[in-house]
Amino acid sequence: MKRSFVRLIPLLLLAGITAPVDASDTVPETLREAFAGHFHVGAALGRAVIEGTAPGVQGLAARQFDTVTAENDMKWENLQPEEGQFDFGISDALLDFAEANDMQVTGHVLLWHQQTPDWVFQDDTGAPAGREQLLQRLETHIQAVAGRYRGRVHGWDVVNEALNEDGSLRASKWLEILGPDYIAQAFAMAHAADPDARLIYNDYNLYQPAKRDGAVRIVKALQAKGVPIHAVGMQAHYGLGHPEDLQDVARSIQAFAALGVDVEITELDMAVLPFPQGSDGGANLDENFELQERLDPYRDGLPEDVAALQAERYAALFRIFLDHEAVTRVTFWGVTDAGSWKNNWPMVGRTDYPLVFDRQGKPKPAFEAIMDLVR
Ligand code: 9MR
Repeated sequence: MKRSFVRLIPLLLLAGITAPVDASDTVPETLREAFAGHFHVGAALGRAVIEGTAPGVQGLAARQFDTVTAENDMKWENLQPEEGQFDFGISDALLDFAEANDMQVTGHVLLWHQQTPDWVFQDDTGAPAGREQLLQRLETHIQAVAGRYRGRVHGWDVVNEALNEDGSLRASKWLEILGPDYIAQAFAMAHAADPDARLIYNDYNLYQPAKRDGAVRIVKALQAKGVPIHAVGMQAHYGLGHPEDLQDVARSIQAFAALGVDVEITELDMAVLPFPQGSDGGANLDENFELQERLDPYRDGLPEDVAALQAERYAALFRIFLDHEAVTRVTFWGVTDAGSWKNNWPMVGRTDYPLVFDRQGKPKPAFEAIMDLVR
């Protein structure tokens, strides 16, 4: 309604009819308004943003986004660092912030091979935990966390990054102790803890055909068992050179949509810095390269031509998202370039520019380019 009125304004002006209000006030200038009716637009919030200690960033997030994810504070090691000792302080604060600003919350994450304390996988003697003990701990954790936020968290990343690049299941403690069925177990437990929550399988590099096929197999296996899964989360940690062919992103969206599940773009960013040789470019946290100045070329600012290239690629990606009804959410992995994890991965201490708001929180050419698609 609002948007069609906005489109009418230039016509009214041309016709010599004075618009009732200043047009500049009604043109949607926030992502959440501009993309309403297409998909939700969100951001991951780091602890400084949740606690309001990053000046201005909380306000910027509240204006621009209608869905948020905790970048770290709902991971197992933060919520249950010791067995039976839960700490919900920061995640409660995130929920309060989201509700005060009419935003949805995606819970990240119930089961992952990273950021999970060692005790989870050990028995009292320090030997590997048995299957029953681990299943019990998983259930306790999911009940406590998804149960606490029942009706408040819109959807959960139930299982994160279970796949290798070739589409096979990653060798993790979960797989080792529980076997491949751990994925279905986790989804069933999440569904029991919050029957109305949307349940997501989340991973990076899902545009790559082999990994896409692996995710398709996961979805089909859950569906065959009658275990609910509502969406595949494509993390989308991209760069200027990858995906080489953005149509691979479209092909993955179509492959997942064909299974009857939605696609949520869960962790979008676009690094402008070169990736070191040997990096898979995705989000493998085991990668940690020595800082090389040669690979940190924009310490003094982002050159205009690079910002323009990034804007073009962001626009091409958003065009793909807009073209696919299955895409219900697009979440950036951070709010401003200053707070992005990309400044410290796969090399600590670089200056990257992967998001659409710059270090001062000002919109970059990439912001303008994606807004132009819906203006
Ligand atoms: O951005 C997150 C960074 O601050 C953390 O140090 C790291 C380890 O917990 O996790 C990062 O977020 C990851 C997300 O949880 C899962 N997909 C890949 C993200 C980037 O590494």
